[in-house]
Amino acid sequence: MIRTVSTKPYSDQKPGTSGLRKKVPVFQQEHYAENFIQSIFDALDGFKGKTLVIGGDGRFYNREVIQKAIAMAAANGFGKVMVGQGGILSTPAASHVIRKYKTFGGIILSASHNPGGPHEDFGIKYNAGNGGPAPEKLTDAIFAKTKTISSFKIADIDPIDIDTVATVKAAGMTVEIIDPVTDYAELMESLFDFDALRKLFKSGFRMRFDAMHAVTGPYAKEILEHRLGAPNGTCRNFKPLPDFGGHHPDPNLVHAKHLYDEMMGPDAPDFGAASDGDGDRNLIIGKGIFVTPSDSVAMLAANARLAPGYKDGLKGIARSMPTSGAADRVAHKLGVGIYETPTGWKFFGNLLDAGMATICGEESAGTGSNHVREKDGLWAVLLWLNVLAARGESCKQIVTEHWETYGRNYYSRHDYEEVESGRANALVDELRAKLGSLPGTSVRGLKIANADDFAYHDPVDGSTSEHQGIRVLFEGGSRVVFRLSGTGTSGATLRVYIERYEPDKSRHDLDTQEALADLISAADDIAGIKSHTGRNKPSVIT
Ligand code: G16
Repeated sequence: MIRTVSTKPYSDQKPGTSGLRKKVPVFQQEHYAENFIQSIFDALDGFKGKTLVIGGDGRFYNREVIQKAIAMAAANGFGKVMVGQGGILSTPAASHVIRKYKTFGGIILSASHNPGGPHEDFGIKYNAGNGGPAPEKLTDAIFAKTKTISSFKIADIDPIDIDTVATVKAAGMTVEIIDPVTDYAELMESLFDFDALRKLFKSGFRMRFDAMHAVTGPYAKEILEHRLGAPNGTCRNFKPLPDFGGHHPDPNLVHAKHLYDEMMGPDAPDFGAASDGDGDRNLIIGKGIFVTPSDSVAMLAANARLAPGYKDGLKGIARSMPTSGAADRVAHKLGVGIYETPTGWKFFGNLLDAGMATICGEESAGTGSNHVREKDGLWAVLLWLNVLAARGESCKQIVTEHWETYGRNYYSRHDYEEVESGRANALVDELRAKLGSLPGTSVRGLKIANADDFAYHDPVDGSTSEHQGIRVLFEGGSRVVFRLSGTGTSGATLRVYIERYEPDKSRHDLDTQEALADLISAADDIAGIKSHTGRNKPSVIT
């Protein structure tokens, strides 16, 4: 039986950088998840009888919302849902399933790298038929629906057994529970030289992959240990847990410090990597060297031809605006287009669909290609492995040679988390107000060449996205960028991105924070970070 249930709108369901993310107790309010899911459906057209993919990163509350989404899809007229077994689908795997089976779209339940558990974070996002995150036009339409919703539709069905791969019927709709790993593993096998990787591991190459008790565990086990023959134990923390073992599944130098320490230690393996809550981010650490995400996208782009899936070269490279300019230098050398988009993977979708870009990347530990429409943590790890195998060099050699060829972009991001929203907004407003007066002035001996509020003009659909981050550009190419995160769930997170280009090889061994010290001080002078936030140091440095 289909029921129409009366409901009242919530005022706080505006999707952020990547879907709606809130604390679990917020999602557990009466009809909160139902309202958002119905608003997604209400903002879409033409899905009657079509297929919807449903999966998530396995965090606390995942299983409950999967059942709601199935029952609501049936009531709203979908013909079929494909659900990852156990409610599991990594974000890139969901993107692939949507594309491979040409489904109408998908609902992904994830708050990505944010912590999980009864008092932590949950999230819902919609991905369209191209496999990519809903574009702004659609997220705006969903938000508009959440403000006026008065009822939702749900089918009265018994809970579906989502733990068994099977196909069943529910309220006239087909429910197919699929193995979440197989399709994705096959896709990886089609892109990379698995024979060369098997030989690499056979030769004694040692790797550590930390799945952080999040969704990539089963994918990494299958691909690295089972298909590629990496020794048992290569994958750590590979069992997905609803609270990620009480940790923060964010693969950065703070939350994966244990991996960093191991990779810098005397008996370090050859290569270390980690992925996040929903499997779209990656952390790359070679023996004795950390590779910044901005460098990683540049280095992968420069070497992509070594992998079978990219042997014909790249059509173009895209990076988010705050990501360092390292990839730009590679694009120029390759003679391909470089595109600078706002933060948010959704902005790459049009470029990938139009065949203008092949590899995309972000400073926030996301790298990916046109194989799906999401960033892809394991893909980045496998491409690195493929490059290491093909070049027969260490990660450190590859990184230092890259800097010798292209110069080094010293880069760091300073985050001030959980700042009171009013204070964070005041900082940004003040900064915006003085943008016009900055060019020509000097701070800490650094001359400001330009300052603006980044606006993106999508070259494919002509849309414009404004206020995407404040850039202060110095003479000589250094810059600082300020923006507020769109993924946090409490207060505001101020992100300050700092970058300096260093062409001189003899200066490629500096400590990053030291190399950026004058810019870091200049950023505080310009924006009054300490006075506005009341903090004297960032909470996270990446
Ligand atoms: C999401 C988006 C990314 C973005 C990142 C950080 O990643 O998909 O495109 O770079 O958030 O965004 P912000 O700086 O607004 O917090 P994820 O891995 O959280 O889905």
